[in-house]
Amino acid sequence: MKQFKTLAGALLASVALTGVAFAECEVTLKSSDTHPDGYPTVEAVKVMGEKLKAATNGRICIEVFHSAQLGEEKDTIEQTKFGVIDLNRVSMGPFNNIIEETKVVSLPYIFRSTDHAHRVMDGPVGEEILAAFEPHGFVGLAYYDGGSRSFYNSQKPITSIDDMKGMKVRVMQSDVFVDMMTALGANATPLPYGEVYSSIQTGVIDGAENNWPSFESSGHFEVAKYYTLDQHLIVPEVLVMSKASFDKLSPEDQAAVRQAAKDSVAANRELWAAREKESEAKVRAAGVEIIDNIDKTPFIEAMVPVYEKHANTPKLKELVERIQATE
Ligand code: GTR
Repeated sequence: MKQFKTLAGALLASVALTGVAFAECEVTLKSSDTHPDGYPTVEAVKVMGEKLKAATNGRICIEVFHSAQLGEEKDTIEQTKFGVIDLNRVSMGPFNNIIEETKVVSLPYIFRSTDHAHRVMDGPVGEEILAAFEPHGFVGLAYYDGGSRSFYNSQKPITSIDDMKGMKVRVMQSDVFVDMMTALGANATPLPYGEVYSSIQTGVIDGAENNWPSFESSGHFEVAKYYTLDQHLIVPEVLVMSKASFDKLSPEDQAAVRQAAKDSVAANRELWAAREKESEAKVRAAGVEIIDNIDKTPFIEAMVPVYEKHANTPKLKELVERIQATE
């Protein structure tokens, strides 16, 4: 790697390189992701970019800004709405307070397994939820894998629901997750992802919850040595486009964008499955205590008020029933 005398030198060089890479593109769509380079979601959007470029004879390209370079998810969602950011790969969680349909797939234990989640999200329910983004200024393009999320903390092994009592646990910025923690007897602390590491380190919070790849890539496993596989959430990741940016494209190019996004899903799933294993191995090798024999029944039973509060309209109730009825 070339050494630069100053940060400014390095930055100028990277701007120049970026300029060369995207010079031939008529349109370069800016895409945001909170995760680092190499993470399955980041790589999947790059795959989408290659497919889109090929489909448009090199006219439309995608530049992925990983590692939260464009900001934390809640802020980037705002910027996407206004067309400052064109594409955004985020969790459904931060959309919960904006688009009520996204709450349904963010309910704890709504999915029985990743396969169940795939069958639902690949089917009519998934399509309906994608369509629900449009009136809010976003075009829902595709779902990616987000694994299952479990609790980790720096204090003690959580071996039963009673151990959750009084724990200060970070959640994504969504009322569904705040109420989920309350129902478990814990104190929810909604925080941006980028603040979790230092908040655990300084004791502002006791822990958080996430899947294996996020727990590993964020380094949270270095400061939270207990990971309990209660798997309370399977929240799909979503790739959205700013409606403002989408509307600037011709119908043919809009169709190419939609198709390229759908065609990147298989790559994401493959990369995800591999990364889950790698991350788990890394976390185990680092000496994190894994509690994998927890009785999930009390956790599931505690979620009744969360469903009552958040699946609170006929439309949302119906979506919940259709998900539960999906084989
Ligand atoms: C990750 C997810 C991110 C972000 C993060 C979080 O699993 O991929 O989009 O939502 O969790 O907890 O904020």
